[in-house]
Amino acid sequence: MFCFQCEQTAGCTGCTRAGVCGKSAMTAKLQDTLTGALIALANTAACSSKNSNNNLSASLANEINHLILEGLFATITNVNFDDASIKNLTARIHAAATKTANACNVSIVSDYYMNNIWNANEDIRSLKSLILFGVRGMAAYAYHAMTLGYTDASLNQFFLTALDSLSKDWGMNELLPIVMEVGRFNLTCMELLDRANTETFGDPVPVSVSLTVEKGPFIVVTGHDLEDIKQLLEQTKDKGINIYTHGEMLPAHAYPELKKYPHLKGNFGTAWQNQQKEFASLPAPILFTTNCLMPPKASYEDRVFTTGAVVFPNTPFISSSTDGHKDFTPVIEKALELGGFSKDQHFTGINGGSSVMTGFARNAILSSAGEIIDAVKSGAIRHFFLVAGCDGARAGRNYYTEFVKQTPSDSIVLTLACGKYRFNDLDLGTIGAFPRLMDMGQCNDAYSAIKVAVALADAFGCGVNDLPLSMILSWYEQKAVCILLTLLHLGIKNIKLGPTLPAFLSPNVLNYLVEHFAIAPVTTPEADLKEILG
Ligand code: FS2
Ligand code: SF4
Repeated sequence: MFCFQCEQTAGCTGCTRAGVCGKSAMTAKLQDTLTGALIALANTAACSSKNSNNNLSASLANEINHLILEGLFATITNVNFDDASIKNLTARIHAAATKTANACNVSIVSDYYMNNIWNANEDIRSLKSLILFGVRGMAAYAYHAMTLGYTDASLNQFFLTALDSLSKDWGMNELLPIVMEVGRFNLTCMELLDRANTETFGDPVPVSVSLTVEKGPFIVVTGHDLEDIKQLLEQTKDKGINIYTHGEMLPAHAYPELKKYPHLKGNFGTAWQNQQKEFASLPAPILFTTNCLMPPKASYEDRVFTTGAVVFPNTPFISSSTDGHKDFTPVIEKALELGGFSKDQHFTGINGGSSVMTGFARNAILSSAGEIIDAVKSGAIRHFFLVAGCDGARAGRNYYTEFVKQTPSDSIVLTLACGKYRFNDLDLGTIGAFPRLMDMGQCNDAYSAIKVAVALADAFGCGVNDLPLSMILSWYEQKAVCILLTLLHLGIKNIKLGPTLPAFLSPNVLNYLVEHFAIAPVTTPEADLKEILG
């Protein structure tokens, strides 16, 4: 096997015997086969779009789009560990490719051999990896939007174009523009998901979320899928079961159509890499709606349920009917059987805080844009930091906690995604009416951060790079890759990235990013703050 798509890859170079994430060599091989089948499907669909006898029915086109998103999502880190389901998905991709070829009167394309990429010249491998990992991350966002009934034809077409490019014998000049296109289309994709989430569940409003778990039966929901938690809240109404968010589900508390349920009580636990410890003695079921799933330990494996793209062998999976309905009865029954804690448990965050805030998405912040601009003009706010991205297990990640602690009292810290659990229970105080620490939401809510930055730049008549704003990002999996490419597509410079740089950036590709975007690895909080604040 060869896999180097995430930050924890073995030896910072590549997993070759088994994944550090728990993925077996067999699963890795099957995921490569699946990706090769997706590339062949994209290639067949590309032939068909050039063919004047194009007979692709709307339902076949829809099936292709669905399979592309499902197939890419299944290969993201910590999503699907189940060989049987990967084989099944691959067979469905083959069947769709055959139907496409027949409908368009083109020949069937054989599966692409992924080792052609892994064994290619290091710069080609690097660029093709950026494209592949970027579209994998983007597919997760498009999948959530699709679940809520939001799709975009240009986005669907781009997934095919990007996948097709992976099989081409192209050089840097052809591949580099596609890498940047991933960033452009991911902006479209995050905008689509933002629209899907806010039109369905309302604009997030800032809210304080308790970390106490009350006595009695409860369910912990983790991952990014808001429709899943919505259906679960509806099905647990008046059943004496409380719902707690975990990890990337925390921002659910801020959406009006979700926070209206009184049994959506609080948040349990921290970021994904702590799950094996946090779930060990939990008297409640845990529902995984997306990454990041770690192989469950024997101490709690009987309480894990998955849904959507997440699959683990011998673990109950909640499927969706054709109209999107999911029956969470097995999870509900498990919650009642386990019964929860016998008395309230007052948990705290990593720094000892008993509650966390969330909901500072674009609408909440921009509705106070006038006050923020005045505070910048008067000098009350000297600098904005976006300290955002994924968490992970590597020791160097306490950089982000220390960085936030050391930010000066006249600065605002914006955050999003699961890396925030390192500092989101800290009380950094306020500047006027604004808390100094504002959580904008999940990783896809990077869209909110972009909207706020662009609005501030417009208000000050300057570019985003001229704002007193610095981006200190942490990455782990492939959603971080597409977000980073979006920031680069927008021309944002001087991003600091950690805890280590991706193994899939070859020296030449890294040099290109440094020369054009002045991207740099994080160093120490002291040195980075000194450099930023001059
Ligand atoms: Fe965190 Fe894992 Fe959000 Fe990533 S929960 S690293 O998937 O997408 O971020
Ligand atoms: Fe290794 Fe990450 Fe790939 Fe898992 S996803 S096999 S940890 S590089």
